[in-house]
Amino acid sequence: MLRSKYAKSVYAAASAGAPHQPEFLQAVHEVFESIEPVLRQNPEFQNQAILERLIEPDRQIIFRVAWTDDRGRVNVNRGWRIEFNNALGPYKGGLRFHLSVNTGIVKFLGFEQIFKNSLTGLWLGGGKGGSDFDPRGRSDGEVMRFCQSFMSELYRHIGATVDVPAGDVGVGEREIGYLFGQYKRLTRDFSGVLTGKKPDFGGSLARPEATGYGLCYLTAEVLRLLKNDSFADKTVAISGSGNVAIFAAEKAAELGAKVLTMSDSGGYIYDPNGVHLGLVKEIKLQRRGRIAEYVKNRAGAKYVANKKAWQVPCDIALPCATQNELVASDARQLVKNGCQIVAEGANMPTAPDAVKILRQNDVIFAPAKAANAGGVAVSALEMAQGAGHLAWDFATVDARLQEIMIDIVGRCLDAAARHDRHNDLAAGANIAGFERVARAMLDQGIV
Ligand code: NDP
Ligand code: 2IT
Repeated sequence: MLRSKYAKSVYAAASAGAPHQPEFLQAVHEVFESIEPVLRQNPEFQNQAILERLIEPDRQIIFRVAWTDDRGRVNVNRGWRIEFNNALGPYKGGLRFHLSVNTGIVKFLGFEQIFKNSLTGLWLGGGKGGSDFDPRGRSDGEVMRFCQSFMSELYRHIGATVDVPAGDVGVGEREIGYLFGQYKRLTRDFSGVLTGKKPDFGGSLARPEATGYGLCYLTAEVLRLLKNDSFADKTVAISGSGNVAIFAAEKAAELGAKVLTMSDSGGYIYDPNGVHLGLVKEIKLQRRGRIAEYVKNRAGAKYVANKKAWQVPCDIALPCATQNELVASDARQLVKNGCQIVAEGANMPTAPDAVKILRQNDVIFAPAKAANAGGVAVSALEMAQGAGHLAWDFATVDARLQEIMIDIVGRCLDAAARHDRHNDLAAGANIAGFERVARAMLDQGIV
């Protein structure tokens, strides 16, 4: 519940203005709840209308994407790029290609990105984009033609110092390659205008691994500081089987844990012997198949259709699929099964009432803005390498990623402690992320 009059009135105006954007309103409410003590201590934020300015994107670009499929039929999708806030650097954030994409989803993701990017301590503003294009079942040629059409509009809005998109759900190295090819064809500009490129043409090593690895580095640091514990011999439940989930599973196993589950929108696999990542990578990365195929090649594993992985007892839960995938009943189940920590690899995967249940039962909760910031952080390292025409080795990028994730934990705990929310990582992430961007906005005047 919001108590501050200022936050309440801005939230009420946002609700009135965006009644059909529940995910966006959820993200705004969650940030506003945490920053109330900061607003009370800093009346200039209200005087300078910082909240009103923060929730209104700098600009929202919505466009038609027409493309021809393999049967010669013309398809039309909608494309978005929402440039939310550039107080801390060029707009930065991924592109999501998924049937469910709409203005409210892109706005929630863009809004979250402002604070996540702020928390990294790097020069990164916040933005997000995507399309309601469904890549499932589409050939490489169809995906390429879609990406080319998408970029034929997007190119005029982006630039290496202006707005730098990257991947998200449905957008990986393949799509970034096609998008970059078309950008270059239209502009003749070989620059760091997109991140997540292959290392051969300006990408960074460790960018594919960054979000999942970063999630585990952050989780390990939180376990160390708050529980004097580690991943060693822990059981881990992971949802999703995409980019974030796969590399979270890889790092968790490397740190000594046993990963029991992975999933997709059809159901989850449970492997009591620990998920065999080579097999998952072959199915998901090489064949673009479904996670159900895992059990055909793995004795002892089972596939449970139409159910979520949170039923399986685990010490550590890493939701890495999508928003609001972990709801109150899942949280109750995790508590009952003795789960110690939920760390968010996906963006806003834990519904607000589920977060409340975890908190009431002393389950540590590491919020997405902090926990999955490793992806965008390595994107910033890709931008730095691009600007310097340099290529760093894997170990250098990985070590920098680990430092950044450890710094983020420090920033969150410090901000939480300063506002009497000791060890509350969600409050700390919102406060620390907000303070940096709000101060920059004050310093840059009313724009
Ligand atoms: P991928 O496209 O690689 O994988 C997405 C995974 O999540 C798939 O297993 C997919 O299953 C599942 N999923 C997606 N949407 C839904 C849905 N509506 N319902 C159920 N399952 C779903 O995406 P990423 O791994 O890159 O992204 C996963 C999450 O991590 C997202 O929330 C994203 O915003 C976030 N994230 C990604 C970063 C990155 O660098 N890629 C950085 C930070 C956060 P299916 O195939 O059945 O749809
Ligand atoms: O949600 C996210 O942080 C991402 N999808 C990555 C964004 C980026 O610019 O690397």
